[in-house]
Amino acid sequence: MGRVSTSVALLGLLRLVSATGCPFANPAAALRSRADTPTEDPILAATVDDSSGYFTDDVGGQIQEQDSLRAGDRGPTLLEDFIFRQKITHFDHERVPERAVHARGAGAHGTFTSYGDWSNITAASFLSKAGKETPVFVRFSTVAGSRGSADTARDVHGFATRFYTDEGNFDIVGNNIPVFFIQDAIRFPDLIHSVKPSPDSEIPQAATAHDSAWDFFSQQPSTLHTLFWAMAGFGIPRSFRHMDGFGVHTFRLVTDDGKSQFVKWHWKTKQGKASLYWEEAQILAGKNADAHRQDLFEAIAAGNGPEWELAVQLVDEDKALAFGFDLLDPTKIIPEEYAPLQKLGVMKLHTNPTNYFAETEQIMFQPGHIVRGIDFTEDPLLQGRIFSYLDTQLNRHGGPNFEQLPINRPVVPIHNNNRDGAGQNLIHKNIHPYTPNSLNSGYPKQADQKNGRGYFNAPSRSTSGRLVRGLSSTFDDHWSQPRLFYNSLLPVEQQFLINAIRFETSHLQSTEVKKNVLLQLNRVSNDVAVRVATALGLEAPAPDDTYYHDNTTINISIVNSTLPTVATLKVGILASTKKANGTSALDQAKSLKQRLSNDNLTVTVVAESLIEGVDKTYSAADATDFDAVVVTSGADAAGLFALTAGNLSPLYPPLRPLQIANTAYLFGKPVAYFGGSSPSDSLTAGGLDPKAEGVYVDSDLEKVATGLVDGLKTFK
Ligand code: HDE
Repeated sequence: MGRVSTSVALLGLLRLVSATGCPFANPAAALRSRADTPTEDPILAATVDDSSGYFTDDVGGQIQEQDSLRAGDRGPTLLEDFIFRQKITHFDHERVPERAVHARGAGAHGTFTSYGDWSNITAASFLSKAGKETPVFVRFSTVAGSRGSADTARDVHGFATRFYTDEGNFDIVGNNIPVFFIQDAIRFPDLIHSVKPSPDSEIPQAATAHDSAWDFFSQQPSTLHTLFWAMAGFGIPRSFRHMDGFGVHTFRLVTDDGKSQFVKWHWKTKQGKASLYWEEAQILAGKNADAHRQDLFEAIAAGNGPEWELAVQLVDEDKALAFGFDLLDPTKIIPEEYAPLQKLGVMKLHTNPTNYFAETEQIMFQPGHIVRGIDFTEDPLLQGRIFSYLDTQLNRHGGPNFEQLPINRPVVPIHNNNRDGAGQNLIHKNIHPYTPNSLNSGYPKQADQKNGRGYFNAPSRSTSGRLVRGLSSTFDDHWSQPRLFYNSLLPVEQQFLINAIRFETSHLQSTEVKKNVLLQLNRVSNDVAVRVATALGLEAPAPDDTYYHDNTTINISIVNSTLPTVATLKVGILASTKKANGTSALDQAKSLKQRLSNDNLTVTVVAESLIEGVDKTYSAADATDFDAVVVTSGADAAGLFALTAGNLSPLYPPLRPLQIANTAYLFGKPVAYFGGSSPSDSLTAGGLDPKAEGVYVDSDLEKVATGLVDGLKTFK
């Protein structure tokens, strides 16, 4: 464990959430039945209950399946052992290809509730009245890592939401960063090939700190804006619950009478935004690769499912070029000064998946899943995505019937003439699956504006032009908005960003790539370029002020903010099973645990062995398990924190209790010292400064508790 600079430690990065509890017994059933036009719940219908009964083979006959059938006690296994073959064959085919990107993820069911009747801006039926509920499934993800990679890799994070609306499925397949690396979908394979591990060594996993990634970034300056967001705290969110989501592209909202305007989708977290500290993210990657999925799962299981508000920025279509950039360019934000956020509804995630594979792995999002009232734009990145997601689902599923999987099935009936194909689950009764027909009385009929609910798209949209392979010149400026972003950060966040770029570029082997990176950084900011160059031992570039400006925008910075809730944040109380100087550390821990539960905090008592009242041993616990740590004076009196060899116990790894207290302190988590007058010399020598901000020393239980809660709320 290395020491980190005080200024960085003071960032005060709050952490992980957890609680124990059972997932809901009957997940999506309740949600789906809330649809306005309920049909049989697809997930419930597909749920298998093995809580009774005997083993059967795949076609229903009862069997014994623990031993294979052999010719003689010590003889070979027989080919006729269909039980063996069935079991092993199924196992051999258990995996489908993982997602080419966003392979690592976690999902949950929830409900979206509209705040009002938004028919003045969209015909989308899930937004048609106040209080209207629509079931959703959300999947969060990282991009570059494979399915088994660590949650806390620095990366853009996926935030994909499926609305099971009463007019069909609508997906917002977004990210936690409002912009993207490239402007034309045709460059996506290049982007991904550059960030994925090297083709020869398959190193590094889930990381961009390598030559090919930065080679691409520096040759393709459209990446700079997203890169700046990812290098700031947004690349390492504290949890999925503590990040916003964005639709990224400009879409269209269309009303019943065909009027359309541009829209940007935003998901605003109600938990508050917070990020990890890179040192901790790295440690977590080893200590708990599941940190984020565990946080989400446990918060939901404990009844504290996260919430986001759905907000929109609306812009008239004739203003596509009014703000100095092109609204069709996905590397640009619309600063909120130009188009304020308007909140349309709220989403709460409340139910964990019953089966990860069936639900989270098999959900197949598509930007092409839109409903009436919502339409695409000509954003060339979006246009390509509309093709790519359908194509990739065909590859993952192995056939065209993936929409029939329970997690993908809409809650409304499907009527069309699509037939057959691998894994066909439906038994279509219509023997005239073509149109036009007379033999099935013309059904299913074509919907139009008068029949059924009509078109899904903007009826007045038109386009024309000569064929051109190339982007519009209105997409040319790659440097003004990363600068706007950088200008809008607090100095401590700018330092954070520079540290990240220094970390990444220090891993580069090629001096040429490093110089190219500096050249691009310098077009955004000479300050950034000079500070990175210093760390790389390269000549600092002279200012290149073509794109420099001093503008800032609102709602970018996340440091110095107060989290709206501390529910399910985790507190570790360091105790001891030894009674020392008449103080029982366990009694102190128990009373504090009781008190902190009032604030809905998840409290873990740590001591040497798992006797009654102890939740975790020092052998298993780590500072990264907790958002805040309390040291009981009894534990201190028992000598657990002493640095001298004479105090080392074989019950836990050397110095582990001290390491937990001090690492928590260094990572800016609130630390309290409860009971005695002041911490021992060992604790202070180890780094804990009793007078520092965020450290609470008191013998009064209530003061310790309120101090901790205040500290937990503060992200700075
Ligand atoms: Fe994706 N992206 N993407 N992407 N993307 C996929 O689809 C692709 C882009 C995003 O949790 C894949 O089902 C192209 C932008 C999320 O299941 C694939 C382009 C944004 C997820 C694919 C982009 C995203 C994906 C891989 C450039 C934010 C995970 C597996 C045109 C607005 C969804 C899959 C989940 C997944 C292609 C760019 C978000 C290969 C070609 C921009 C959240 O189809």
